[in-house]
Amino acid sequence: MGWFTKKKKGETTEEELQEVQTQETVAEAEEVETEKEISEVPSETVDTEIPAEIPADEPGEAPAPQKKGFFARLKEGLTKTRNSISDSFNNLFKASELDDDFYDELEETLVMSDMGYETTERIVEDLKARVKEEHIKEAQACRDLVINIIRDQMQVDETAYDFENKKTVVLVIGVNGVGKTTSIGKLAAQYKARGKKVLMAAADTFRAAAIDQLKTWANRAGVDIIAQNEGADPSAVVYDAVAAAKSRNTDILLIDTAGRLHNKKNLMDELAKMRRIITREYPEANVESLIVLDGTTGQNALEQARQFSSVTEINGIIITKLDGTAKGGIAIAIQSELNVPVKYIGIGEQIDDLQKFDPNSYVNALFADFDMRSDVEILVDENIENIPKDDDLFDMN
Ligand SMILES: Nc1nc2c(ncn2[C@@H]2O[C@H](COP(=O)(O)OP(=O)(O)O)[C@@H](O)[C@H]2O)c(=O)[nH]1
Ligand SMILES: [Mg+2]
Repeated sequence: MGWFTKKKKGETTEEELQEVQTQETVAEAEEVETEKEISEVPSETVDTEIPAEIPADEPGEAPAPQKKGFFARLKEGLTKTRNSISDSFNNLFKASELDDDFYDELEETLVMSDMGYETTERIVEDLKARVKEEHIKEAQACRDLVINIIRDQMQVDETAYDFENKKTVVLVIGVNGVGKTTSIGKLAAQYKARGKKVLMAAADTFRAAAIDQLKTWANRAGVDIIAQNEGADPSAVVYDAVAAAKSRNTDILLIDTAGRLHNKKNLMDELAKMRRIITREYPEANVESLIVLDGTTGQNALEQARQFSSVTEINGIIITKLDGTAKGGIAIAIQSELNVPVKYIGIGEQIDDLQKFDPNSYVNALFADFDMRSDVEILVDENIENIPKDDDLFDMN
């Protein structure tokens, strides 16, 4: 029995859960106000037209002309993941026989990149079936098959981004520190560059710093923000933001929320309440609920997504910090194990370090260096069509 088969699914879950819990530092808010009170609280609209106070070297300045394209940066970001699996991945296909050892080692390699047990099993089962079907005898012939099978695990439904072209309220949720506020800033800049009318709402009201952080991002992106003071009721902020979005004919309202855990009842109730207010006050708008996950936390991120989706509706996932992780396989695990699409990935702290998740680019970035042969489908250069370029980021469509 191999390394992989000895380790049973679910064994790590409790540990992982505890890890999830320790990420929670936010105090629970008391739900006090009535709906009448909500409408009476005046929100401040911050004028963000002139981002003059941002120093030139802050993230968010216009990308330098020589800045690499997104694919190059994605590849660079995934270097740690590639390095962590490249030796075993390369050696694997030098095996003389396609025996149990070969499959065990393949499993181990995939699990090492945090592709997860379920996904790994699925990939290996798929491979075994294809080997049998196509009478493959050599390990070397399996390499491209494996890469293509992995890619097949990640296809995103074409309708995943329809919300971008509707009147939409995007509710951004997740635990503390995963990158919610940062991702909202990046998204706002992209939507705005595409000609959308964008508004932000600072519904993380626990700390003044959280509100200020979002204001800074609103400045960078050049969009307006609805905010109240620290300690204000998040639902009141949402109420005002929705009213503003309606009267200003906003295309996309991005709502930043406080870090919360699925099992903290008050916080989940508060989220439900925000949703209720949106659907009641703005029934014509589409509500898109995006969960942000920190890619460096690997399987823990998968677990968070699972738990959140069991208690609230989630329409999509943003995986951040893929630039600093050896666990890049997590994006594949999340995509293949949950019935929720990964919609965006973050690969840095700059304003343009966020992109739509493209399975082809992702797999290419993960495996491109492994194969030096020019005739392999997976080896692409940056001129290939499906690789997003920086220009596409700010493309009007
Ligand atoms: N390297 C890297 N850092 C990120 C990324 N996204 C966010 N961060 C950083 O993660 C930290 C927490 O982000 P923040 O947006 O405040 O998280 P929040 O608590 O979920 O709102 C900040 O220092 C961000 O700059 C990313 O894609 N890559
Ligand atoms: Mg935040």
